[in-house]
Order: sequence, then structure tokens, then C-alpha cells
Amino acid sequence: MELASWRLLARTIKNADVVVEVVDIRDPIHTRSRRLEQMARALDKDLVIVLNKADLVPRMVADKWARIIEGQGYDVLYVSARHRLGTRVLRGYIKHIARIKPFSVAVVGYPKTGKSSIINALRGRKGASTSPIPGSPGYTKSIQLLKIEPGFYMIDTPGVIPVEGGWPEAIIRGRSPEELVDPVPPAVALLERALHYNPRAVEKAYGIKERDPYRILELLAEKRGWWYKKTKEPLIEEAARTVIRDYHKAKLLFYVPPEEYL
Ligand SMILES: Nc1nc2c(ncn2[C@@H]2O[C@H](COP(=O)(O)OP(=O)(O)OP(=O)(O)O)[C@@H](O)[C@H]2O)c(=O)[nH]1
Ligand SMILES: [Mg+2]
Repeated sequence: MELASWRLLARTIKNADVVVEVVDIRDPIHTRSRRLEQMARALDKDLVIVLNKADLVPRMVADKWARIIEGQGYDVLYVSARHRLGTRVLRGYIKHIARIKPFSVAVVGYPKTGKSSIINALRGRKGASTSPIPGSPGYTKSIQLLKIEPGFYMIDTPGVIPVEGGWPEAIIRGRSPEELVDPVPPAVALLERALHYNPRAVEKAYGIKERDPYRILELLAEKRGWWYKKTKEPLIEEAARTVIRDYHKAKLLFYVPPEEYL
């Protein structure tokens, strides 16, 4: 999977008038990039942090996250690109801080936070390609300039690298499941986290009541009919990749409560 290099991002930010960092509101702590934020500051650019996928959390949770990050001295808005919620406000907000015309906005952030979707929502039509799972066809591979309206341009960028951190952080930050040599440990860590934050997440997604992550993978493989041909044991690797994909598709749904941060 091709991601943006820090050098390319620095160049893109340098050439832009405003920087929008897109964050996944399900887990803002792990999908914010301090390095990107520092880069924007060092280059003296106006930065707006956009918490996306607000349709996946209760309104109160979205409000709280916005207030926490605002309290750290950032401009913050939350939106749902999918439901076009808050996108008109975002559009006005960017125009307000850009002041001059023409201007361009660099849209940056970790993979799969919804950068391309936000650009499409602001445009009112497609243009930037999108995809649900890291590395699946449709992810942004190179920077692309898109017109929102006359004099208002947005620059779509690939997800930032490196997608670092242990499990399950790297998954949450958009590491491609296809790139994992062994998807089981990250899926186990992700399931643990899911059950911790939403005890009913697994039952809702798969109709499985079990709470042991490894056992959940076995049951899911059995349910879907995934077996090793020779040994007839459940193919848990396939179940593990499914769990990871389902986090990205928000079929396996949980979010980190803002109280966690305070
Ligand atoms: N529920 C929900 N899903 C969203 C929202 N915005 C984007 N998505 C979904 O998130 C996935 C990733 O969206 P993209 O716009 O491709 O994300 P991206 O940040 O451009 O991804 P890369 O180009 O791979 O870095 C897609 O499946 C979108 O449909 C949203 O507001 N709510
Ligand atoms: Mg994209």
C-alpha cells in the first residue's frame, strides 16, 4: 500500500493556505497525528481539526471531544461526511479563515479517516475516490487537486505514514489487513478493545455471545464455514481479517469515551 511520505506532506502543506486534519471520532486519540499538527504549525498554516464519522457516536460524545481538543488550543469541528452533517458549516468556516481567494486546503490525516469523503461532501459530488478498507481499491494513492467552488480548492492526500504503534493501534490507524503476516494477534487486540468499550459489539456484529477473543475468531470461522481443508480446523486467520475489515466498515462498532482522555 502506498502512503504519503513526510516529505511529500511537508511540501503539500507548504503550498496550501489552510490545513485540515481529518480524525476518526471513534478514536481521536489514536487517529490524530501530532507530527502533522506540528508540521502545520512550523509552516505557519491555519489548522482545522475535523472529527469525522460523527454519525457513529452519540452527539454528546462528539460535543465532548470537540471541547477537549478545543481546550488544547485547536480549531475543531465535527462532521459526518457520509450523512453530510456539518459539512456546510465546515465549508463556511474554511472560507472564513482563508480570507483571500483563490486558496487551497491540504486535507491530511491517517488512512481511512474519510479525507476523500469530506472533499466529495463539500463538492456535492464525487471526484476523489474512496474505499472502506485500508489498501482496498479506491484508497488515495497520490495528491489530487479538487475544485470545491471557484477559487476554493482542496488537495486530497494519501494517509500519513508511518502507521506506527502496537496492536490494535496500527489497525485503528489504518494499516492494511492484507499486509499483515499474521492477522490474529491484532484482531484479538481489536476484539478486546471492542468488548471493553462496547460489551455488545461482537454480539451485534456477528450474533456471537462469547467474550474470549480467540474463541470468537473460532466461532466466526465456523459460522462462516471457513476451515482448513486438511485438518478441518477453523480458519481463524480469515475470521481475523474479517474482524479488522469490519472495524473499518463500522460493522464492529465501538468508540472511545471522551472521559477516558480527561
Ligand atoms: N460512517 C461513516 N463512514 C464514513 C464517513 N466518512 C467516510 N466514511 C467511510 O470511511 C471509509 C474511508 O473513507 P475515505 O474517504 O476513502 O477515507 P480516506 O481518508 O480518503 O482514505 P485513504 O485515501 O485510504 O487515506 C469509506 O468506507 C467511507 O465510506 C462518515 O462520516 N461516516
Ligand atoms: Mg482518500
